[in-house]
Amino acid sequence: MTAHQLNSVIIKKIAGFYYVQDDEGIIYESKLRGKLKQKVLTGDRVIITVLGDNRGIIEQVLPRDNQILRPSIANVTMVLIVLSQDRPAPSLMLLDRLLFLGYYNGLQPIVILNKCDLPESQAASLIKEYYPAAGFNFLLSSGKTGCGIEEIREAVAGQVAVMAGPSGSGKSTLLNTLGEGLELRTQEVSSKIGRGKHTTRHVQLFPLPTGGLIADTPGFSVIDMPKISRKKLASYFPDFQSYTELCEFRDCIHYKERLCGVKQALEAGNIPLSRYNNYIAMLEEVISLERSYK
Ligand SMILES: Nc1nc2c(ncn2[C@@H]2O[C@H](COP(=O)(O)OP(=O)(O)OP(=O)(O)O)[C@@H](O)[C@H]2O)c(=O)[nH]1
Ligand SMILES: [Mg+2]
Ligand SMILES: [Zn+2]
Repeated sequence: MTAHQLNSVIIKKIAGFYYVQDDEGIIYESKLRGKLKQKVLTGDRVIITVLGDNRGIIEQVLPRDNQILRPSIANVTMVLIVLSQDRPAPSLMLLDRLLFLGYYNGLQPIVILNKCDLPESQAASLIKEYYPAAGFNFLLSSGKTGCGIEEIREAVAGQVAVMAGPSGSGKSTLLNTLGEGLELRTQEVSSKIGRGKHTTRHVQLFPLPTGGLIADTPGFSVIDMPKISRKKLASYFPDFQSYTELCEFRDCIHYKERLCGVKQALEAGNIPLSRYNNYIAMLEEVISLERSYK
């Protein structure tokens, strides 16, 4: 067989091996060409020489668009914020922080209210009522009943997505359901890379039947704020933007100012109290961080 080269994406690294997937969904177990010294991440686009037998050699790493940490993945375009209707009831604080982080990192966020087979908690009702109407991408789903699965597959087609959300919200279950139908096509290789026996430990991108790659992440509930200016924070709250015209000052941070369109929207009930309070909690952290590195 003559060697040929192709473009592919690293979907998993383990013990010196890189598993790279081409456009057709074929996975090659690859090694780095010895002269390549740079650190290669899951999500990196690479050019490999195909050796046959589903093996390859990585010749070149293509320029990265971005890189996120925790999990460490390159070229991420989307974040799926997975919360459950109940068990556990969603934390609005975590939702607002994850939304901020998504926008801050230039990722497209999708709010996914999972376990839609369960009766909704109070916090879940608020999410349903406010976030879709305020312009956020929003989907209801269940990894158990299959509701919303096609919509998520469509949203993720052509994207590199990470899942984020609290422990127990059903991320791994959802991912398993999303990946169904793919086993047949990649059975041989997938048993090799341990698909199905996934434990949220390795950084791994899972291919979906509609194209698109998703990484599972372990659940988390605390997120540190990055070092940003207090004046920048509100720009990552897109729902506040339609009210800022009524702010007295152009650089209003919607905090202690007297004449503020965002605070007026809060009083009129157009922005939920939780959303505003979560903004203020983040703002206060950003302000105290500013002080700590002055
Ligand atoms: N009722 C209901 N339960 C679900 C659903 N999806 C998952 N579960 C249950 O919720 C629990 C947690 O599911 P996981 O998929 O492990 O949650 P996770 O978000 O991956 O949790 P971490 O890996 O700890 O972050 C399990 O007991 C699942 O059986 C669902 O759609 N409906
Ligand atoms: Mg999990
Ligand atoms: Zn304001």
